[in-house]
Amino acid sequence: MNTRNACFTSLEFSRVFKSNTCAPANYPTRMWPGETYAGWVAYKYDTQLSLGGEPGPPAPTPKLITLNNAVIAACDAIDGVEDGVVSDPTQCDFDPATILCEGEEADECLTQTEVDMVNDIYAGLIDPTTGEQFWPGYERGSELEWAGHIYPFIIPLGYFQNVVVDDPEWSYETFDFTDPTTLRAC
Ligand SMILES: [Ca+2]
Repeated sequence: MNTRNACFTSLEFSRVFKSNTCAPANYPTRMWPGETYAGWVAYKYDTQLSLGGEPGPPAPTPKLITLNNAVIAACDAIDGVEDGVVSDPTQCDFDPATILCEGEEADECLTQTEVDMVNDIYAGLIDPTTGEQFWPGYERGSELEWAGHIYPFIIPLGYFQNVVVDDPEWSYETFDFTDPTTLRAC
């Protein structure tokens, strides 16, 4: 029985199953590389500390808060209600270069490297051979959730170590998402 059927069955027979925890069906061969991509991008640009903070329980860093505030300021009203929520991120084309540091680096602005990293996160994982969107990027307005994705997440890490490369010591630091051969292995 797949996860979807298990969820429906447990709900239908809720008198028998007193407690239900259901995970949605997903597309692991795309989703896990897509999830790993954010951490790899941050590693590649050496922005894990400035944007993600120290590894551990995720909390938005000052720069992610700055970025999110700028996105909200630019796109909140597009949905017709100024409530601090960007209801349809696809309508938001906020450019992170608008908060590029003009003088010294500070929490209230992004360096050019951080701007480049943010643009890659928004763009998502692209197949270097076909140009296909391999997995979507994180939407504008989601920045406060990024800290937990800028370092390896245990499930996609295990996917790569045990399914893709069969190497328990594998690290995305040795991986290259722009290499067509290695992306094909996913
Ligand atoms: Ca709004």
